[in-house]
Amino acid sequence: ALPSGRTTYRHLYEYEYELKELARKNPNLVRAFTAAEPTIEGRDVVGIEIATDVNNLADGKAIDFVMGVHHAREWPAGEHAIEWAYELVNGYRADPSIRSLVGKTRNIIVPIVNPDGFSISREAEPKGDFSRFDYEMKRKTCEPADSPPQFRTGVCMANPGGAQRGTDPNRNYAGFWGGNGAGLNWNSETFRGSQPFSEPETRNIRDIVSKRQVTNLITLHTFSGLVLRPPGVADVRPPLDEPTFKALGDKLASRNGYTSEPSWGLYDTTGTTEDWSYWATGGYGFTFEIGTVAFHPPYQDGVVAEYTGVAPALGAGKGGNRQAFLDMLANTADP
Ligand code: 0X9
Ligand code: ZN
Repeated sequence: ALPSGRTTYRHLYEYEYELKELARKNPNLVRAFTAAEPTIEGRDVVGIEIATDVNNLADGKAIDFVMGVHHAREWPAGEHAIEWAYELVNGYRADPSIRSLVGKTRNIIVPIVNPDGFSISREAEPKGDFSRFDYEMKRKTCEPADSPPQFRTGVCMANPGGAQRGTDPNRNYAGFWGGNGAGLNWNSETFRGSQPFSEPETRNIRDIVSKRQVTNLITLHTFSGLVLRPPGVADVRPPLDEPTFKALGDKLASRNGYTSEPSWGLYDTTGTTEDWSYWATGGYGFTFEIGTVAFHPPYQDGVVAEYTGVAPALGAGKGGNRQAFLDMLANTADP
């Protein structure tokens, strides 16, 4: 079972409500926050921070940052992030080893980086000529970006074939922005945006990573069973500390049963989260591609099994993402 006991995919309002409730019920341990900028459709991006004496922001502790749902249709990414929050809050009371790890770190969690896109996908209904599926499989943000004026009005429209209005938030960071593996046109599924950090969604993450001591981050996506590390593109130099980076990625992958590799092994991408954060700050950053079958499979498969590690597909002895996140946190904690 999951730390929260959840058995179905959350709606956007449930994420917000639950994060704020966790903070309200645990005032010294959990702080809810709203990211610097609202989205183009006016939504708040809500996160929480979990630490002993959480409001003492300048206590100098290293930060572990877990985020989900850059991509709208990748619902399990948000679920794994919020379940990790419950894991830490529950564990702080009930599990001495988790209490110890929380005591040595600060934990920032933003389950839904792209709430405009997520709410379109999660609440998908047929509209006009477009089927429910066109909306449910939305990937990008709702930014009008360089789209023609007729696409800037009304709801965040999807259209057939998946060529949707919006910017790909995982091509809009400054890391190698403008290189291979990112679309140049507004209707590309990997549209990079008009310039690095042209979108509020990526500026919000830049703000957190730049202002705080983020030592390790995991950005959650679906699907392919991967633990990816920089670089995202083949024609750049790998991190100077690639051996250490690889060792950590391999360790996380030994827990969730995924494949550990540099991101460019999947395909070239530029402007991704950790290709910016690593070269901007030196903090470690990984992309987890959760699951093996679909962007949002049935909850039991995409969330419960992948989080707890009991899925037959993961194989005996695998701890699932719960254990991978705990290993990441142990890596963040002072000895
Ligand atoms: O293309 C992406 O943004 C990611 N795959 S997804 O199916 N979730 O869209 C992969 C990104 C891999 N590259 C880096 N993380 N650098
Ligand atoms: Zn993704």
